[in-house]
Amino acid sequence: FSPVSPKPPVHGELNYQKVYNQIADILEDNDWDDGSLGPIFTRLAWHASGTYDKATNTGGSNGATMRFAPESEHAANAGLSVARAKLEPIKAANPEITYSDLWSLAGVVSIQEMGGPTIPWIPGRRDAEAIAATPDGRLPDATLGSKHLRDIFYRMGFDDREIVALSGAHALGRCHPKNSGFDGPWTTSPTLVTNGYFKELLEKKWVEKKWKGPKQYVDKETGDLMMLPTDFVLLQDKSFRPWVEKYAADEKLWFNDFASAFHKLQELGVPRNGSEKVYHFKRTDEQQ
Ligand code: CCH
Repeated sequence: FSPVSPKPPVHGELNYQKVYNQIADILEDNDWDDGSLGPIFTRLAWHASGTYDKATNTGGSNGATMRFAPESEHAANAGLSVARAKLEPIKAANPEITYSDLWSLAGVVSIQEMGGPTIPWIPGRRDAEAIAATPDGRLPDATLGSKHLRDIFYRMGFDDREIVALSGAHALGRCHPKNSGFDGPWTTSPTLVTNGYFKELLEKKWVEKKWKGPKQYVDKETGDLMMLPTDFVLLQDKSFRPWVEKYAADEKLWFNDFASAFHKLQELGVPRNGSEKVYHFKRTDEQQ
């Protein structure tokens, strides 16, 4: 018995640049947070893939099992139902695309449209049934330290440099007390992909927030920006910190490393034979 649905998707026939453009069209949303769904789509693509375990080849972006409880109710996934619901009209307009490809593509669209690097993308993910869902606890816990980060990311097959590169996605979006208990954005431009996360981490003075909520840091000067305990350890760990410094000084280097690491993240758990077409999508502002 295979938990993956037997019917192969009809990829290859879909015009993925067209789907890219349709997703790009719905990103701006003035009723949402900082005006863009890009950050939450990026988080959806990451949480759908970040369940991967290379030892057992389970989890990963193939499957889109977050459609089902209990995975949809895992604490780490709190709030992501909004992202899934906002993508339903795109699925309805393109019934041939699998949810797993759609969520992954939405992450790529968001990063590119918010000014980030081009992320090479390959379709062909297949949706699975609820039985293929991974147990709770595969995604990182923001209250813990570097050992935990390594346990989680080494399990997926990432190294220290890639852990730091991926963490730079926290230039985007914010924490919501009703989702995670934490509060606030990491940078002053939460809808732009920049190396601002690394710059803020290095340049600001971070102090523990005085509140009843979970332990987090705020910048001493304004109190407007935040860091999670797992963000803060990137400064303290002697193998992580040099990458924080390099990425803060060189946005191009970070863009390159982030593009590779995010592509790798999106490929976790997806069977490939090496002959697949790799897409490099044009940003909507390059198409005019
Ligand atoms: Fe993250 N992230 N993330 N994160 N994350 C949160 C929000 C975003 C951790 C914890 C949290 C990555 C790595 C980690 C995004 C992308 C990535 C939140 C707040 C927590 C908590 C959720 C809320 O309250 O809504 C931890 C721990 C790690 C450990 O490494 C990686 C990797 C990525 C992508 C590559 C994005 C984007 C957000 C903002 C979402 C939004 O709604 O604004």
